[in-house]
Amino acid sequence: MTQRTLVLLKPDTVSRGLVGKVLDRYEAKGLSIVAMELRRITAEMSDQHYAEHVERDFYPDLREFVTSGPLVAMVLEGDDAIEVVRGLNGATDGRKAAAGTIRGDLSLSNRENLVHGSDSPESAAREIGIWFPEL
Ligand code: IDP
Ligand code: MG
Repeated sequence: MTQRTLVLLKPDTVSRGLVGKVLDRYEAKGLSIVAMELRRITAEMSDQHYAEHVERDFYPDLREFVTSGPLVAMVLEGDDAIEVVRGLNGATDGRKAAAGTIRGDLSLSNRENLVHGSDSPESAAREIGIWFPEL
């Protein structure tokens, strides 16, 4: 089933100069770019995006990180795009993520793990509405 998913190349991807390399993983897989924008976000935007995590102990540091510099937000489309992107991204903790995944190959951190991908159709619809309300 064709799906859309919200993907973020977090500030570590941009500051480490890995935007091209990470984007290539998604494009090589066959996903299409529906929308893409470099932007800086406010703390309020972070709170909205990570609504399910705002009470977690790790959230203040996560918010500090995602608002620390520009990130690339995009909507990707393709067959089963939500699960496919999560598979390409790998496990949350870059130290534990499998080799061959974006996080497994390029991240050594539980927080600075390069990418975000929506985790369900409901999350994708909610997140696309936040980031790209015109879609
Ligand atoms: P996900 O990005 O793989 O869906 P979530 O559990 O939804 O992972 O967490 C959102 C983000 O919060 C992670 O991508 C990571 O940047 C950060 N994070 C999650 N758990 C921890 C933690 O235990 N310590 C520090 N940061 C964390
Ligand atoms: Mg998540």
